[in-house]
Amino acid sequence: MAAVDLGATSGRVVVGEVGPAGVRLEEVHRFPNGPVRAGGTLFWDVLGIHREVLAGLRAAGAVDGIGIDSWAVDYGLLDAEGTLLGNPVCYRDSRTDGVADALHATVSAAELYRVTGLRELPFNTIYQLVSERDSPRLAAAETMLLLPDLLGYWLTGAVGVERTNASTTGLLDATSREWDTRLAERVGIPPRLLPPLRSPGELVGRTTPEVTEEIGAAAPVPVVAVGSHDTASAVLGVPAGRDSAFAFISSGTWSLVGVELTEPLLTEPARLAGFSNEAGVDGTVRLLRNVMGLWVLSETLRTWAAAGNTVDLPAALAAAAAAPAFGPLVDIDAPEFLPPGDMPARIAEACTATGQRPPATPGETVRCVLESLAMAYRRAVRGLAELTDRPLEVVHLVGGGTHNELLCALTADACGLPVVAGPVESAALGNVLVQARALGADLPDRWAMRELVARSLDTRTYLPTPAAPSWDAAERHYASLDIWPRP
Ligand code: LFR
Repeated sequence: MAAVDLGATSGRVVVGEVGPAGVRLEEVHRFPNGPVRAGGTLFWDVLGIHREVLAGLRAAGAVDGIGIDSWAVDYGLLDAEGTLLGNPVCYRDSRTDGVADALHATVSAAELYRVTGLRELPFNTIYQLVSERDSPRLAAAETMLLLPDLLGYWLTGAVGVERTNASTTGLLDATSREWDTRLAERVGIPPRLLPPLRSPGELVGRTTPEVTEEIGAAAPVPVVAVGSHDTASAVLGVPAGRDSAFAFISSGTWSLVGVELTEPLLTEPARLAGFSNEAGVDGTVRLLRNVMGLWVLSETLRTWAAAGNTVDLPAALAAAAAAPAFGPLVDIDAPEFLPPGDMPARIAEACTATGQRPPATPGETVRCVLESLAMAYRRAVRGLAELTDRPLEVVHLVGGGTHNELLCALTADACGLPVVAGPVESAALGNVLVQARALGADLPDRWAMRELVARSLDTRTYLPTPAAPSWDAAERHYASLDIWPRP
């Protein structure tokens, strides 16, 4: 099977093979990705992404199935003839500034949460659509497709939206997992835009003759709906056992810190603590918090490189490991870290505003980012244990962040729990496993899939260091500096 896994900074096509001995992955194509600013708007180059997907599928050779997952919330609009109306806008664009507050005069944040389970994040699809509800583009639109669905539409001609990703729009009822068309109408989004929903495992369609030829396949290839939200696939690919009380951190551009539940938790304390309920594969729910993630680090390195001071990642991490513990800390989830830009300057400003000496060297800056992340993980993990009234025993960290040894070690110390790091490619694994089951593999439930992952891929365990400085004391200290907004 070919798994197309698209991230905000890079995309890849991975070929996965599932057999009795385990699951094997081979990356056959990788390409850089990133938003493009044009005429004041931050867009995705979605045709460029489509071209790379085709190139990757050609490189994959003969496969039994294709599945696509990507980051969430962003969408393309199609007109009545199925033509894409303009480039999809990147969720980091400023068009949603102030939209949520204005919309909450019509539907309160508390009501939205009770229905959709989504914490208010400025880029949730509902706010993006509202920001353009009076535009000619929206007037001309007949259908909205989330990015994996748009790419799947170009492969097969079939129109639909996959449920795990639909759950990030703010327009899906978290309990029934159907569109809330009344909510859409109330906020001025035409319900005609919301196409039929599909669940992971359903067939999207087969490749069109044109695509079949372009990717060099002998016959049309089935495209299978997977957990098309990358986080849904990544959490399916966590090698946890059925009885383990685990939290996960899906660590990439974002760090999604959460637990898996079987029912959404739609309470006010959950909303006020900043947790979203997102739909997972097979009816599961991820109660999670969006922590700003390694984006802040990659933007930091990009800022330095643009100024002619290229610091490569290994050097930056080595310098951070040598820097003193618990220097300045920032609220890594503060809105100023969301848009692209000069992160070192924003970090320095945040430090000054809270009476701390800003980091003076690249090593101190990177240490500040990583400790701020680890502190955010700690607060999220503790918040989850409290909300679900269940002590947690282990943290599974998956995704690109597993390569960052310092971050993994800090996370173990901060959470006071063992951190099992890996696999790095859990999203591609989750993608492949859902396809495998749809195509007939004997994988009765998610635990069977996870058991296969645990058996096939290496992980590394980080235990909390007994001699580590106290994170309890550190959290109290930073709280006294008003680093975090008061509840
Ligand atoms: C991670 C992710 C997050 C989502 C963010 C924006 O790649 O999908 O889950 O909140 O990107 O879409």
